[in-house]
Amino acid sequence: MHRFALALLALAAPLPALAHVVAAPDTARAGSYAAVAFRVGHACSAGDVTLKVRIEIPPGVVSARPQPKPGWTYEIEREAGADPKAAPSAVTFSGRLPDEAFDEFALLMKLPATGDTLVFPVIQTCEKGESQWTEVTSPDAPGEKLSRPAAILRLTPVELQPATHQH
Ligand SMILES: [Cu+2]
Repeated sequence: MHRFALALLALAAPLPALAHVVAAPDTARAGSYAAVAFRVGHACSAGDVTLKVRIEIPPGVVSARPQPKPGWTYEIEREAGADPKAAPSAVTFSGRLPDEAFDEFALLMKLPATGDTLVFPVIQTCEKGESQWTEVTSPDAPGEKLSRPAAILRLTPVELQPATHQH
């Protein structure tokens, strides 16, 4: 019942484009090095302040380097005992972002050569609460409106790329 009510609410009042945490761009070439920003459109609740943005790196991404941001620190997590050159399992940015503003937190990633979609769960920690952007649509309900969707990056197959822009 609760989920159904949320779905109806989402249909009745679509959220603005900047809402949620989304990947920008939301499409990248499979197997490429891609700089992808995770855009945070609002705080955990109205008037709150975002303090941390934790981006979980899915399997198959073999490298992920955070772009430093003035006023923010970052922390890279790796599997215990992993090679320091191994891909991070998560990157957390810490700073301050008021609800009225938005910001972007970028990673340079080596993407897997195969696959359709990468899912990046994002944990947003605020002064007064937390938002877990971890929901994914189930195959049973592909059109379902989610209240806290994970950030999605769609992969473009290598063979569908134009031959230009190879530099
Ligand atoms: Cu939103």
